[in-house]
Amino acid sequence: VFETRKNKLVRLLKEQNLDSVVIIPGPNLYYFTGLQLKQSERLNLAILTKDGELSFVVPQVEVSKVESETDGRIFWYTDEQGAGKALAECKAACGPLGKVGIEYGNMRVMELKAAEALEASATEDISSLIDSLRMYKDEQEIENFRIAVKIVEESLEATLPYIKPGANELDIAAQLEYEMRRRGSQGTPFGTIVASGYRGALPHGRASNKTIERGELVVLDFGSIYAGYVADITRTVAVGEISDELKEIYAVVKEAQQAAVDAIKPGVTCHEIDDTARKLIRDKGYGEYFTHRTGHGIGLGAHEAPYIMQTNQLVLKSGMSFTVEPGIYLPKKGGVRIEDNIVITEDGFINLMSFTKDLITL
Ligand SMILES: [Mn+2]
Repeated sequence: VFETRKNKLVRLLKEQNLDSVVIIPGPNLYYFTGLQLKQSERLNLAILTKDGELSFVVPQVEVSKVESETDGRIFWYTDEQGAGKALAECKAACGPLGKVGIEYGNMRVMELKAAEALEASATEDISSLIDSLRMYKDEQEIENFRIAVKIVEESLEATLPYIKPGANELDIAAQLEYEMRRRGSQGTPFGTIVASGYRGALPHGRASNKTIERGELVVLDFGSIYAGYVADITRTVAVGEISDELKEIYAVVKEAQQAAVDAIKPGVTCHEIDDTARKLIRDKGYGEYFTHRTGHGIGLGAHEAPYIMQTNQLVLKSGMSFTVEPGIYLPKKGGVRIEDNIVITEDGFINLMSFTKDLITL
């Protein structure tokens, strides 16, 4: 599978008149090589030329990993030597990189300088080119999603009994993460959000040491990673009896989320899905409190194409996977968000999530 993906990238390089591509550690490197490296203070680069030749510049500590996962050429350096030696050897063996594709959104200055040292004559952003490949998931990728989703759903179920007056948000986050780990999650793709009461009005309210109180809504937004693939769930629960206003926004978000899900099918644009949720929330008078896009693609990254938002005219096609997660955030009072994970099929879609969207009162 990595060989096929690599060949597709080489074909795209040629179409774009690029001589090579430099990939840094992260989801793209994993996607094309199966190699999981971390972007760190040590330089790690993969170089793929239009001839299909794959080379790596890595620190000595990573050599055995690169050797076991790929058959690319390896130019390595010790901590004492620094990357200069390996870059010089790479340049001597590979020749000038020429016109090179790089990831503008992810590459750091030190990696760009390294590409320049390999005689990159010009750079071009290849992010959207790579997105166009990663956006379409195959059977194996969808199977990984299913397992990742099972992990988040079971973990949420197992954590509900801990959510009660007096519990603190960080404790709930720790419980969620513990339950996910025990079920095989490789880690968390983003900081776990547990936002209770007034903190629920912060869409990215990471768990704090705030104590959960009776009469509050609690927004739980967290993710698992299985075989590199991310599941991203949000549910909002009530602790004790909540106000009519909070009940009202819960009902509106639930209706908007369901309407957006029901609007999904191949051939519809991302804009139209966003519009369905946004219109419903606006018609109920809460338009100004829905402050983000309706969803984002998921895969090896927690946020990737396709982005489910206004003005995105991208047409949904079989294999695309993304979230649907409208929300309403009332300053000082609380927030509601409900999020499912969707995969488009030839004739419809699969909602990978089955966790109830009815209001749970604890
Ligand atoms: Mn999300």
